[in-house]
Amino acid sequence: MQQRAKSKTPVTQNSDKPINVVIWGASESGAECYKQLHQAGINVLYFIDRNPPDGGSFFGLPVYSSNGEAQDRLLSGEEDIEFIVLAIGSSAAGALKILHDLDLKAKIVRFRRGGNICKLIQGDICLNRLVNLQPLRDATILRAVADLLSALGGKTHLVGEKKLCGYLATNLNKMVVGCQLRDAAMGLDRVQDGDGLFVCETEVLKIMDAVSGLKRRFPSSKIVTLRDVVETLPRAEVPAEAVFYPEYSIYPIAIPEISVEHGLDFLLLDLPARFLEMMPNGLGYVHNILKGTGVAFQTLDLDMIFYHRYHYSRIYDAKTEVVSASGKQLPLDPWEMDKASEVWSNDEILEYFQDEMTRLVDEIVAARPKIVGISLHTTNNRLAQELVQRVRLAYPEVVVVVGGYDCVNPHVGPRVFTDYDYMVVFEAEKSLPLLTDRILKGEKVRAMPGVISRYDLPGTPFVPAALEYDLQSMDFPKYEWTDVKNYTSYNGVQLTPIILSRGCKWSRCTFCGERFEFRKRTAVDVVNEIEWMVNNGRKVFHFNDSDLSGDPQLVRAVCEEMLARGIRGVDLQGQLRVQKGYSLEYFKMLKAAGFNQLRYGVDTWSAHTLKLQKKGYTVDMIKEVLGYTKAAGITVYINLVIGIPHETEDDISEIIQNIVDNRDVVDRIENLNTLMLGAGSVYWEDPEGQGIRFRRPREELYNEFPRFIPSQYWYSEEPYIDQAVRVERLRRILDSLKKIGMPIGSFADWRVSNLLS
Ligand code: B12
Ligand code: SF4
Repeated sequence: MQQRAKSKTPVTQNSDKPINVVIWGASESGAECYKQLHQAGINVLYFIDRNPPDGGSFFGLPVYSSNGEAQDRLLSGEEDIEFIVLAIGSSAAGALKILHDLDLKAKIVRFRRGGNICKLIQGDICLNRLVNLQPLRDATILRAVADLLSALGGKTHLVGEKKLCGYLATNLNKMVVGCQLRDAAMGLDRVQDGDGLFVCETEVLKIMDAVSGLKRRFPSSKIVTLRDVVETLPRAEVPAEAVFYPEYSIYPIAIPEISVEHGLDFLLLDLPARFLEMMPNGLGYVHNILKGTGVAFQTLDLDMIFYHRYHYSRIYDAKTEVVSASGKQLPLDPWEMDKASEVWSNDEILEYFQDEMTRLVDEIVAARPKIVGISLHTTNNRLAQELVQRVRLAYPEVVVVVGGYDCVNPHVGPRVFTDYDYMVVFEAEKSLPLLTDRILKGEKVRAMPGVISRYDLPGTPFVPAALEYDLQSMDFPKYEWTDVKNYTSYNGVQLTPIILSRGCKWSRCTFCGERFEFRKRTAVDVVNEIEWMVNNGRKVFHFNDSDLSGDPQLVRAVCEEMLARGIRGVDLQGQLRVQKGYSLEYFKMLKAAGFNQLRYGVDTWSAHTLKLQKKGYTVDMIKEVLGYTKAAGITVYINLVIGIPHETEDDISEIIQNIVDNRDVVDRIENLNTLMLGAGSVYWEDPEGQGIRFRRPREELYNEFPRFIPSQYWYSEEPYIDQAVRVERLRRILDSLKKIGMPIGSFADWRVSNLLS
């Protein structure tokens, strides 16, 4: 058998033009990358780094600072740069954002230590394009397939796409030596464990699924794919049209399979779409609750699996656009928060994920877990409905338990999702263990605190479950169902959720739906979690607390504990309330531990509206607390809510004046919105008492719109404020922000442009 030698990396692409490369990172990875390029005779022009070394050069080449200098150089167009290599050990998100904004012609590739930069700049081969090109039929490629198959020996079955299997079977028969070739495209019945298997698929997901399915079924078989063949081809023999430069991404990674274990008591699921780079913290706690019960359970996060399958295929099948079967074009990232609710309720878009959904339904039906639990969070409502419907059709005995954000409020949950057997309302710690136990004993559970049951008799009042107060005895989530690295966006962004406390100590702001009872963890427990995460590669943390200032001394204790343990180089973020007792020294401590950015729910900034919103602080306190924060070197973001009942035009003038006067202590308006009449707020609970009037009967509106009442159906009196007035006030504020060059956050920007249009 003649095994083809692996190709030697060419130093130029298909022409004699030298390749010009810029390396971002004058550090250890930058040095390794430089040495490889230098050895291959590739031209490195200069380095870019956040902190250029003293003397401004690295390996005798200039290092430009990424704070402006490098941008000017890149934009000057002086050199014909073909590649910018990101050789940065940590997250490349900041560099990518800068490069993306510059909109350069150069291709961006990511180098990791131990990698082969020459291979990266050769580009990748798109199998789809390759098989659609005439040259596949050339003897070279057929010969390469034949060589690989001959190496397998014995019997080798071609498995996969029918046409390709047939074509290869016909053309390869005489070339393959030492093995019997079988076209098994029609089925796997004739395959025996140990036979060779050749996967004739060209799309990345099909290859990945075929290999994992075959491995499971034929564990002793040697499996090769068309991708393995391509790896053996000398680059000069690959047609240029099949070469592409994938955008920078974390792929390939081991994407978990859509696979359900048999013999389960409880299958816990999440479905798209969540904010992927942040782990599903609540799901992590429910996983721990189930662990504590001792039942046989599996947690399967389909949100994460669908996400990586989508982006892996988008990038590595070299798709210029992703289109569903009915021709609907999907956004580049359907998970983006500002699009998610629209995207994930659009049937034409959901059609694109039908293969995944069918696999999931088939797996559940075959495995027959006694209980299927789903975490509901608005954007997955439509897929959850579809899943339950399809599973029930084939497996009617299934018991469906739901919980999560949509079920936080007993009036909202049953109205937004109806196809459940049991709905766990609010936190699950105290109710889920008992509920699971009773279901598994075969009971039809009724009138249980914390649970709404389809067996409840009409008129049964909802009684909340007892709250969990002992938060420190609860294990923190380790997301054991997967590698935590999988909670990284396709382009490498990570954000780790931590909860220091549940509920809000203040719990009085009139517009707020998060007024839950305050409970807290211990500093040691929280830092154990942060430390565990840091040891698992996570660096950026977001405190998901409704209000991180419920116990300021606890936050300080967390910072002290982090510093005492030597946890450095992390980035901490969170949202605080303005209150008494803060000092410059307090914020210096927060800064030292890693708080580089804090968001304040300032929400309004006039004496009158602060009272109306029951914020509990004064105009001057805002100035003082934001001033301390800023002076400690922390970036300050604030939120604003416009158009609350009884707000006046004078209030808006005062809010504007206060923002202008305090421009130096505010870096960005992070959230900016007109008042939304949402479930759980004082305005929702006592609308008439707050001066709110409805344009249709209140009960009818509350039934039809359980989460938020659309703005056209309500207004407030004294003075008259409807949505047109709110938007006009928003416009006034925006004009003033523009004049003083105050930026607004991207989510706020999206909300505002929707409101203005
Ligand atoms: C942090 C947070 C976020 C983060 C989520 C980060 C993350 N990956 O976890 C971000 C900013 C992304 C977010 C987004 C949204 N959020 Co939010 N969020 C919160 C907040 C402040 C804390 C949530 C939290 O972490 N709680 C602690 C954990 C442990 O609890 P949990 O996740 O709820 O999980 C518990 C239970 O829900 C239950 N549970 C969860 N899953 C399951 C599954 C089963 C089977 C069972 C039985 C039980 C169960 O058990 C868990 C443990 O007790 C809450 C307010 C609050 N204080 O609760 C609002 C809140 C939950 N969010 C809310 C909303 C509306 C949203 C959005 C829909 C907003 C929007 N329009 O875009 C999106 C939804 C996006 C999505 N699809 O995920 C509302 C829900 C209101 C409602 N429906 O009645 C809340 C209550 C705030 C509010 N009043 O406005 N949110
Ligand atoms: S707005 Fe913040 S401080 Fe006010 S009640 Fe809600 S969570 Fe608490």
